[in-house]
Amino acid sequence: FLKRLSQLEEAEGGFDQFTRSYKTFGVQRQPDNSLLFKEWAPAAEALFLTGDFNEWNKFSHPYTKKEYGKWELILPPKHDKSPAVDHRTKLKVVVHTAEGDRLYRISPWAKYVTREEKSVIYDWVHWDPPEQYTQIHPRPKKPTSLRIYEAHVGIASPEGKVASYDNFTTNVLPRIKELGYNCIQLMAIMEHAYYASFGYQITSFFAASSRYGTPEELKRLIDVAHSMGIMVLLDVVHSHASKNTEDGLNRFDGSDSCFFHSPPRGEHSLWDSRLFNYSSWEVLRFLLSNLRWWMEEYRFDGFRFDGVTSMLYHHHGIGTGFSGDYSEYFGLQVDEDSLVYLMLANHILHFLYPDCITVAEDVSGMPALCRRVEEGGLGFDYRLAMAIPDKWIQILKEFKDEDWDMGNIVFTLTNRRYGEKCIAYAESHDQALVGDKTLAFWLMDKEMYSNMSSLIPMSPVIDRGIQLHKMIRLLTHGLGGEGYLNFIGNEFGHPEWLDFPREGNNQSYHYARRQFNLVDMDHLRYRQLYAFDRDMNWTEDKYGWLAAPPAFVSAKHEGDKVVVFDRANVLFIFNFHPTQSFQGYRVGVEVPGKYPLSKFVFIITDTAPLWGSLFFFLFCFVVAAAAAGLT
Ligand SMILES: *[C@@H]1O[C@H](CO)[C@@H](O)[C@H](O)[C@H]1NC(C)=O
Ligand SMILES: *[C@@H]1O[C@H](CO)[C@@H](O)[C@H](O)[C@H]1NC(C)=O
Ligand SMILES: *[C@@H]1O[C@H](CO)[C@@H](O)[C@H](O)[C@H]1NC(C)=O
Ligand SMILES: *[C@@H]1O[C@H](CO)[C@@H](O)[C@H](O)[C@H]1NC(C)=O
Ligand SMILES: CC(=O)N[C@H]1CO[C@H](CO)[C@@H](O)[C@@H]1O
Repeated sequence: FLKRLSQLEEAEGGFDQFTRSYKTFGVQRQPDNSLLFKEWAPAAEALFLTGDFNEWNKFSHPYTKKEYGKWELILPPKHDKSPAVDHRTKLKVVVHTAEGDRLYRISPWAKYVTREEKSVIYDWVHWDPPEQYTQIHPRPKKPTSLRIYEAHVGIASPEGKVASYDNFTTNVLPRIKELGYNCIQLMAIMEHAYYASFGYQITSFFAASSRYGTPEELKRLIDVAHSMGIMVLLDVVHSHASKNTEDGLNRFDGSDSCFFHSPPRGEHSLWDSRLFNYSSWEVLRFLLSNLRWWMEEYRFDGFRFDGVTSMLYHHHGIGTGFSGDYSEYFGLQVDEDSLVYLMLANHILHFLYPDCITVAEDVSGMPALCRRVEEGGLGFDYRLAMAIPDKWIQILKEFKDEDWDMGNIVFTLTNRRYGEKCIAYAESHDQALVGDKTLAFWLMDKEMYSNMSSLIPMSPVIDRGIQLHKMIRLLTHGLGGEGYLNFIGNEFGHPEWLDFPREGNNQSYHYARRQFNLVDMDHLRYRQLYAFDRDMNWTEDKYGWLAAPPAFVSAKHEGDKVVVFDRANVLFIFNFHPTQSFQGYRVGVEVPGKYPLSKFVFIITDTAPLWGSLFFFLFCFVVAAAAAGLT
């Protein structure tokens, strides 16, 4: 790491310049309106620029070969002094290979790509708008308690269509604010030609997806979020890249390496995608500049790094279990190139942007992943606690209510590396995808279409489902980590699953949407699940348990199905018993004193009539003992 960092500091004007290479590569308008084109294509024999501007002439505009596989072309301005290529016109790089092939390519640095209705392939469209959106609101300060709303712009409307950045700004941001989330994690922003990849098969790394609108509209979305005090993280995919050649990075210069390792190391067998060569200088330039691009141009506040486990190990986690033994993390199976890349990325981001947040999607539990680089860590702020959602699904799938193992649940929620922060979540986008099932659906799918109305009596299934949905969220929130994450829609128990238009479903958008209309209907019980989510976050905001040291669990009673713990001077008591409630129940507290119920307790039950308890009585309450109450 130190060797790499000093190379970056010494070369090309330091890492600040190096990581701003989006200002020198691709297309750059010069002060005199001439255009400078620059690419890295080490295996190419010749490079030409073609497009609307030269009526698609394939030989009139050659690039000049420079050192280290780089190519440059300068286009002088037109007679009227305006740039030779107009805003919103199409371009292509023509690559001539040693084998005599002529390949049509999109610049890896393209800022905007679109697809015509009938076409499968994306086009590189020159983006140089006469008026740019100027963001005016400062970035929010890094919160001590991170409450993340994981969202996808395209599905963020009840209609079966691709929703826009503007739809999200107008309709969804106010909900996120009301719900008390202070951070949004935006998926599927980096352009991906295949919508059904959920944004994980990236084709253009510097282009914000044009499906949802223009770059300026995304800038506005982020600006409005900032005005509400909400941070925005980008779900960044640097772990792999789409295999597309014509509109992706694959075989850009005609060779099977360039940005990637040559096969087999450069291919991911399960994801059917390409793997970057993180030891290459130009790949470091590309990826590190990509991070800075999203920070500088769009003013994102940080990143959720996708696929970190796949990056860290040569085996990519395929067919490998992790028990926590150190031999699993230290050895020749570790890919040092990508490990050093992640250290560099985190070091540079936190050095330049002190309030920046990085989250690792890592299932392996690599030690020191979330410690500072200066301490020898990888420098992430948080990792996703990926075992927790799997545990909830397993319990709902395999166990009867009377067989829930309280000790095992508590173990899963508290089993994390000391001194490293985790984002806890009961479910994320993974559980919402077709083929899997959300908590709400595991709990209530048989009756969600008929019995969610509060105009009819609560049925036992809905009663149980609603109570458990709330309790699972609150237990995860209180015990599972130093941050909390919710996937768009799950805050109100969104029914059904997510399925993007694809061949197998007749290109249907029916399940590629979020039915916010359900929350807005007064008589449906989704509203109560939504209100609970809001109150949960607001209560956290008041007491700050996520920012406090891990909880002290004083009881996990297998017979009574009771869990009791203290965190941030808040006493949590959960009764998961399917039939029994308790009175005069003795619980331990960390701090002696009076806990005046009238003032500090709120009891969370549903508005269900109490007769529901004849079938099933579940409740949970939180006693918030403020300092005054303790003395
Ligand atoms: C959603 O966005 C589209 C295009 O930006 C717009 O025509 C439509 O009116 C918007 N709908 C809502 C409900 O905001
Ligand atoms: C990765 O890049 C390095 C440095 O440019 C190069 O030496 C190496 O051959 C590349 N590896 C593969 C497998 O392509
Ligand atoms: C719940 O829905 C089922 C049909 O799925 C119906 O038979 C039953 O009567 C409903 N229960 C209540 C309390 O409305
Ligand atoms: C798709 O549409 C075709 C023709 O309209 C129909 O035969 C087929 O059953 C549909 N398939 C699905 C999965 O809906
Ligand atoms: C009532 C209450 O505590 N509201 C808070 C909810 O959370 C937001 C931050 O996400 C605070 O700004 C509110 O004050």
